[in-house]
Amino acid sequence: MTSYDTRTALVVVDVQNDFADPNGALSVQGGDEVVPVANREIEQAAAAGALVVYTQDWHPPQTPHFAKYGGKWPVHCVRDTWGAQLHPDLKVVGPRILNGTGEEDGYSGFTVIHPVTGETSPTGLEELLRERGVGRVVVLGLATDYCVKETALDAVRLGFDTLVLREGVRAVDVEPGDGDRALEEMAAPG
Ligand code: VGL
Ligand code: ZN
Repeated sequence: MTSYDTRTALVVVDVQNDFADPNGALSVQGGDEVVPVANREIEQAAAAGALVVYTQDWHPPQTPHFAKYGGKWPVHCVRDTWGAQLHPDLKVVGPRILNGTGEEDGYSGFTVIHPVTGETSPTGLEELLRERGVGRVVVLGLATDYCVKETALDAVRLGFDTLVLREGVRAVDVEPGDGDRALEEMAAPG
């Protein structure tokens, strides 16, 4: 069982229809299985007075993140559409951080990267955690090999004591084994 306290934040990464629903545009195998795990953790966190934060991939209709505009992915999580909404069964008890709202790319909940200039800018997540005196983060959600990985690695870089809940993540696995490799990469720095 995970322990929570007022210095801990639970970061629920991109549990959105396009990733979590089997009919989503970038559906992750077993993505909907993270919802009950997330809800159990959200209840425990909230009961302990821990902050619960939700990230959402939130793209404009045209972005270099999508294959048809030069990127890697099918169109997904277009702002204000069904695919971008949090899964309807997910309990929402805290603030949201929107990610990739402009031209930017990047998978971390903490920062976005401009695909042309390479410039990074903060999403507001770090500021929110610092304001609340958070020193430890628990991460779960989608997808293991992209947003969960980059969010967790950034959390470690920023000095947060970081725990990724294996039971609460699932991978895109563009190449078989990507999710497992991502878990190993996250284990390396702690
Ligand atoms: C994600 C691929 C593209 C993620 C976001 O949330 O892991 N993956 N955009
Ligand atoms: Zn995306």
